[in-house]
Amino acid sequence: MILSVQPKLWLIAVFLFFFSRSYAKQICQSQLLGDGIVRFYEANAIIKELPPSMSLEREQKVLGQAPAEWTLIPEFSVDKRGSHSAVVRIEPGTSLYGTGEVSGRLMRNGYVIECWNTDAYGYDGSTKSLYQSHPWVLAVRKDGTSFGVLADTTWRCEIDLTENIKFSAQGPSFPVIVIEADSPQNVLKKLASLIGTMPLPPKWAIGYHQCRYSYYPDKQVLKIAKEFRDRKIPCDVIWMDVDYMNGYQVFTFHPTHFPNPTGLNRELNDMGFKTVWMIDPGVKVKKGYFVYDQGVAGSYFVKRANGREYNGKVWPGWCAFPDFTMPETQNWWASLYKQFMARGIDGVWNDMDEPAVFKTPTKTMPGDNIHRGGDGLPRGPHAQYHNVYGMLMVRATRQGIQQANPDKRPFVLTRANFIGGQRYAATWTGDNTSDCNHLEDSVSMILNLGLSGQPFCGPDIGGFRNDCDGKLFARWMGVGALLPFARGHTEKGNINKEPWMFGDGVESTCRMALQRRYRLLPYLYTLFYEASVTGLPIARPVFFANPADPKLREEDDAFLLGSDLLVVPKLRPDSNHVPNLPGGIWRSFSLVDEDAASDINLPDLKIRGGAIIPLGPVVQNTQSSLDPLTLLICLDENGCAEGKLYEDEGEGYDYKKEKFLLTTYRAKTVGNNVIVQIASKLGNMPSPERNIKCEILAEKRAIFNKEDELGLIVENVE
Ligand code: MIG
Repeated sequence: MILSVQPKLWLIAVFLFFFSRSYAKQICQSQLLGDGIVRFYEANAIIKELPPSMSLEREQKVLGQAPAEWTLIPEFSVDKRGSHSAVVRIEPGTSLYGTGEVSGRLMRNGYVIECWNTDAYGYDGSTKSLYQSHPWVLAVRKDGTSFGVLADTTWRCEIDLTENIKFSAQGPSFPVIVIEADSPQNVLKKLASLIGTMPLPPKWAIGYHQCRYSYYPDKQVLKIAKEFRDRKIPCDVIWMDVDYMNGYQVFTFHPTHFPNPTGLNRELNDMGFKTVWMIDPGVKVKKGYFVYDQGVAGSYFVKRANGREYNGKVWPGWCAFPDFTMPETQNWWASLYKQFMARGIDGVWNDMDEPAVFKTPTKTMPGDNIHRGGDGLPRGPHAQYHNVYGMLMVRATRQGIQQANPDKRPFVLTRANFIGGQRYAATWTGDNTSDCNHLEDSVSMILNLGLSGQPFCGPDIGGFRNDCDGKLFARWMGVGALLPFARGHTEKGNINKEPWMFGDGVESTCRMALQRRYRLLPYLYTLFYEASVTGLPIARPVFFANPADPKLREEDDAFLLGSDLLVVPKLRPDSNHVPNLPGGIWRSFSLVDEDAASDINLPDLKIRGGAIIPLGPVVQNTQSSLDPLTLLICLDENGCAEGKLYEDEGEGYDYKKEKFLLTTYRAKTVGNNVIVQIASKLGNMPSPERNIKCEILAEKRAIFNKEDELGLIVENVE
């Protein structure tokens, strides 16, 4: 009996095995795009007829089919309404991340979100669609190995993570790209090989930015700038929100509030500030207004289904909207920046580019509006191009700024974007609310954006909607000053939220928070450089320290900057949740003075054993020189440490011609001495003359030049 059953079971198993494999192969087509990267299509998809990818930086070479041992195969299906779906099954113990700009927790298991760029004023943890779309999920298996899934569609797309990874999208059948690697870090690097990386920003853009809706008139702007300098609170950039315009007409200036923008920019530059000015997509419908006239003459605006110019209401009243799918419109829009930037403007803020439209239930233009495309992009309805409207806008903006100032690195901030859009613009998390939940979400939102290809992001520090008290503001500045994009902002009608508006105590916390950021600039700038090369995020979840440690998977009350600095913010000082932190040596240190270490509103900082972090002096803006350079050295269990410093001119493109320095410092313990040396040096920018200080964190703390049991020998460190 037993003998006769066993072989049969065996046969069934073999049959099922082969059946499932051939079945899986049958239901889709596959293309190998790189090592561990496969693109899948529905079995009957006519690949040539599908729209081109908007997420990939360039069309990929197909190297063959999925390798025979490939296991992650999407299951495609079409429902009765013609909606296409793809499911990738996950094993128990798999943690899910990414999905772009989403509020709520870091770990995305159980969430359903919808990629549909939305002006999400008043959003909270249950809002399904925010301003950007990243149809992308990063999965980390129990053992720490990882994979990622990208639904390469611009159409409205639901991401359902309640059981598996399921994408359901309107529009035609869409390809699904699956990436496999031994770690989440390596999945992200492979993602970057497809969607590109953030270009290195000008150094000033990683300083602190001060904004509000809106500073006016020009005298008020100067007053704010002067306060920063008088109070010795570091700051690099002042922002001009929509009220600088004349009647909200883009590319114009208010005649009495901003009569001389060139003069204002010059005065601010003289005080060591850069400026960023807003441009929205809506162009006021008004004969005689040069932007509208040019747009009509060139036929650059989006059309309604009946072929007539589409108009929707935004700030200036009735507006027309550039059709950024058209190459002619791209060039025209870019050309508008020439005169604009000539007024000494340093950066551009593109807002409302979902595009947001007032007084309509959908908050945007009709889905059957017509985009005419060109240059490889097919003509298509707004429903197809909605999610990339903002990305196409910032592409044109970036091109315009680059052409206006060919020797400078552009800085663009956008509210709407799409996966891959980090190639054109940095981003912020839109209209958050000044409360504890949004303070907490500041961290998880930035982490998931970073896990979706966008490293350059931050929240409105202090919260956009509503007022807040000094305690919340201080905590927000404490953590916000350590996120990649650091900008204070608030809504019209709110109390003032500059760092000095909440009294001396909060002012002093904010000063220390920003002094910390500025001391960390050499480290931060090095991380920005690395992100521009590898695509790895700057702010990283703590599980990056050990992807196989299950305790770290859900932790979003702490985060890493790079791999060497651990930030434990005071998000809810009243709660007794103690964050799960990575194992190994992590030593606390203080960057400013002992006050910062004891300030209950400032995050705790810890450096990894084995790391060297380059630090600068406290400065008031990023234009100051790095002197002295401090090497903060945290020895590992073997008494060794290593770290990198990237330097260049902070502006322009000479770094692409070798005018940079990438120095690797190494420390090792020999007897009672710690020897610090340069392990390698790349680039040929002349070494700056400066003082170097070494600070050692070990069982015993030693500071160079002070008498101590631990000797320090610094050899050829320049
Ligand atoms: O309808 O320009 O998210 O940061 O201050 C509001 C005014 C338009 C929305 C942005 C916000 C900005 C505001 N804008």
